[in-house]
Amino acid sequence: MKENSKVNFETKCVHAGISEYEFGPVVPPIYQTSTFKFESVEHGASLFAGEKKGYTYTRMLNPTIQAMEDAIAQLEGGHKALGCGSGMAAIHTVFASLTQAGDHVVCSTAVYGPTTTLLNTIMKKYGVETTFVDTSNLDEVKKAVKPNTKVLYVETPGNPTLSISNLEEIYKIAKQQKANLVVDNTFMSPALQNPIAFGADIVLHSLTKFLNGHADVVGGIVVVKDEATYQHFRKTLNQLGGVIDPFNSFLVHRGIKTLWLRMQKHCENALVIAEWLEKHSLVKSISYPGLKSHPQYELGLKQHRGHGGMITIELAGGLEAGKIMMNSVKLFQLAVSLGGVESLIQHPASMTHFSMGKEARLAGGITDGLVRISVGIENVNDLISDLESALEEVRKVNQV
Ligand code: LCS
Repeated sequence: MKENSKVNFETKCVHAGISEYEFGPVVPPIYQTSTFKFESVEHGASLFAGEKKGYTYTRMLNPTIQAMEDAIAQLEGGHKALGCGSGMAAIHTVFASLTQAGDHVVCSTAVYGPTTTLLNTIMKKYGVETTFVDTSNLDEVKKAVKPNTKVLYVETPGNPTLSISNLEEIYKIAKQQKANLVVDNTFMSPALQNPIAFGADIVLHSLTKFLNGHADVVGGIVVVKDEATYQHFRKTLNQLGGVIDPFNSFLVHRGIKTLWLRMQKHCENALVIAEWLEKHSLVKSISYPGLKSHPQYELGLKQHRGHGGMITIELAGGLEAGKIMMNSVKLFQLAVSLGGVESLIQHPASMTHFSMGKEARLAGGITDGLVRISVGIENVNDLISDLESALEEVRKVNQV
């Protein structure tokens, strides 16, 4: 489908990135090839020089990868996108493209653990310093910015606390400093939030999550707003080498066709479950953007088109109670990752956010007792029965 901003989002999900191919297939073929034949030496040279359109080598670009990239660029309202081998490869590509030794980054404290670790180890080793702040607090963001700040990096809602940051206001702070606002939009997917509409310069996703949606691909994507940035990022990605492959791109592109449908069900189920958990006597605290008790509930209503499928809770019995719950569920699967059709449950302090270290975790509000739930698209009554039985086990052991 040619870029057509007039059609609605669910129509774009089905048609974006699909173009004409030999024999007229209605879905892009999987071009499972590492390299492409040239008609002549002159033809090959013109492709490498960028004088003619076409493909040379799959690390540089491949039609199946490009079809998926085009689809996501359209869904995010961006110019073009770059498919990466994982969400972390996407994040590395962004920092390697935008920073150099002597530069400074401001990053949310509540982000996926390895993002913090990447900034604190590899980027630090290359001379890039990071200040971590609670980006839901604009004063903290303003205070953290320095003359050499080049990137404001925001994950909203943040993993795993689900704190929400004000993108429009953070964009203003970034522009005063001529810095780039980079947003990790993994938790919302383009169906529920488009950071570019609030000014973001760069949007990235772990494709592994809602965009693919079926827990069978690891991938990442970076969406940019203009051709110069695209060319610059493409060169970085070609050098770093962290590209996605054609088959995974095909699967992601297939997943995107049902993104809108899936997100509706994730949101619907998660709200019912969050409201049920909030009333449960064993639940000490809960974070879900769709609950009025969420500290940034109103902001969420402005920024999101739905509240998402992620919930974080802490039980009255703390870590020990959480362990019993996670070991007792039967339908929810005890596994990291999120955003697939199946419901998952996990323990951030010992799993997804372990690599950050305890100090950084606590600074981000990631306490030892937190339990994170990714709500799938199953029947919500079945999911609640499973949680109810697991919480009954907690009650038996704790005799509360
Ligand atoms: N950004 C966010 C918000 C994430 O949640 C993750 C992975 C990544 C980036 C990195 O993506 P990947 O390289 O894994 O494709 N989050 C995970 C999580 O919470 N559980 O397991 C992985």
